[in-house]
Amino acid sequence: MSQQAKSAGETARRDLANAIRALSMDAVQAANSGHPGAPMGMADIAEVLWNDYLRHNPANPDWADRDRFVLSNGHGSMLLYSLLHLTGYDLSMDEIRNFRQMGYRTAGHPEYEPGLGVETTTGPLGQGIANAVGMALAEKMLAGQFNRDGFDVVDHRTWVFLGDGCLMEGISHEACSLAGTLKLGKLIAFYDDNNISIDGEVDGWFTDDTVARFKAYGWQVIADVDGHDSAAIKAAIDTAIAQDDRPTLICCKTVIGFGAPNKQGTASTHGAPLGPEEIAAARTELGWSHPPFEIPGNIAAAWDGRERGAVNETGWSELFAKYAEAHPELATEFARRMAGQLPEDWAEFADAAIAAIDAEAGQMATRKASLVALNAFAPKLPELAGGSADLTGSNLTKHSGSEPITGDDASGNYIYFGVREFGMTALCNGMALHAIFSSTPTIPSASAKTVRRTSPWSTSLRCASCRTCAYGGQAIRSRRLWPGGMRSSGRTGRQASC
Ligand SMILES: Cc1ncc(C[n+]2csc(CCOP(=O)(O)OP(=O)(O)O)c2C)c(N)n1
Ligand SMILES: [Mg+2]
Repeated sequence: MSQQAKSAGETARRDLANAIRALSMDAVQAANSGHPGAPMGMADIAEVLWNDYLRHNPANPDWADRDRFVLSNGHGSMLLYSLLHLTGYDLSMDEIRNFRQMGYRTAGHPEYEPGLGVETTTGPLGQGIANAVGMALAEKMLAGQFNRDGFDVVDHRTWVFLGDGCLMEGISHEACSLAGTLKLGKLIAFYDDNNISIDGEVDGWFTDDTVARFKAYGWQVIADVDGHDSAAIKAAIDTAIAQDDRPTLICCKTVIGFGAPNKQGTASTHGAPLGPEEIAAARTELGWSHPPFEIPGNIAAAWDGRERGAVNETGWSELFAKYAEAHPELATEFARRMAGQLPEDWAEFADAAIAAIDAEAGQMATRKASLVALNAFAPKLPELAGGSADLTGSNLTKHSGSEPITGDDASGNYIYFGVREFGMTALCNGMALHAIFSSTPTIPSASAKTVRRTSPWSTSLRCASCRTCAYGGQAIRSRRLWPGGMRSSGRTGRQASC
């Protein structure tokens, strides 16, 4: 049976989705490396989400109130690169043509790219959904802190694509379980339920009842959605966004490699080029007659999201201007945090705090020293958020200004993560990436190290200035807290610049 859509309206939508399919199979073929299956399988879902729902502005990927989109099944990176290119981000066709080549930003397994629309690194399966839970939590906390009657200046969603692999990885349990408890209603995930992973059909190694699993976490679950039916996808998203106090999982039945007539539905499309013959057959099957890397004008125009993006951001800016009139102090504070700037008198404050601590210095456990530091700095840094994985009293993470958050009131700054160290670390990375939050996970565990190695912050875990100093543990947020490099009281014996 042909994979062409039946109705005229759907044919138009299908043509838009086919642009993703064509770019993905051609780019992977040109690189002789990559993953065409997931982009081709999720193209219809992506088309509906990005064209009808995603609130973003391609001209300003750093707009604070943009929706976040996280491709947790990051091997399908050509899906994201296609979307960024088609909707008008600063990602040229040359970048697509040179997928996975040195010197290009289309590296594969998306790397964290601020200013491009790549929100987090998602090569490691499960990290994306866990980071996304952190982003949704950051949104909820910021909304609790900054929104006032009539002024929802923080009001965006976090959308996630994930696959079987993300759901098999244990971290998805930790993160999604907490997302339910914290009632992250603006988190919406699409499960690419294609029954395939690298080794073949998953029935031999993945038989969970995913619907029941997520319902048990307290999520809204929309089951059995045809991931190739735009109307069904739209209906599911409408149901998802009507829900305020539960995250939603939309389970989409899809065909991996959709449109490749001889290979679709099989693991052979997961992570290898389709080959010239199958690509030619897919072009026929999909009714896509255009040469590689050419998008017809009408399809390019329909995808172009720049005008809508400008309207989105302008609307928000107008709201924010009125907010600034009604709540000037909040607006100033919000703007500071959006810009990632320290409080104006931070340097003097920090020097005085360090001098006072040094003057008192005695012998104490490092966890006590950590609490002393938190108590000294936290009053000046409302963006400091953190918590503990059920060891609050042991590792002394709760400073005197800590206000616990709950599912019903997220305006505080302290998170009881429960016994979920791995998830906690990935959540905190998501919160830090979300911006306007500096998170302080305190996790001396092997799992935490794994997340740090795979996190987008892994290259900045050491002091940006000397790369060796003992401030490395704090450098996870050094760019934001110490934009000019880390400071020292001079008594610590570190290099002057550190
Ligand atoms: C933590 C982690 N383990 C293993 C891999 C290697 N890997 C990449 S994709 C994949 C299979 C994923 O299956 P699924 O999510 O169902 O993707 P699909 O084949 O449906 O595109 C594996 C094992 C990885 N990227 N990350
Ligand atoms: Mg799969």
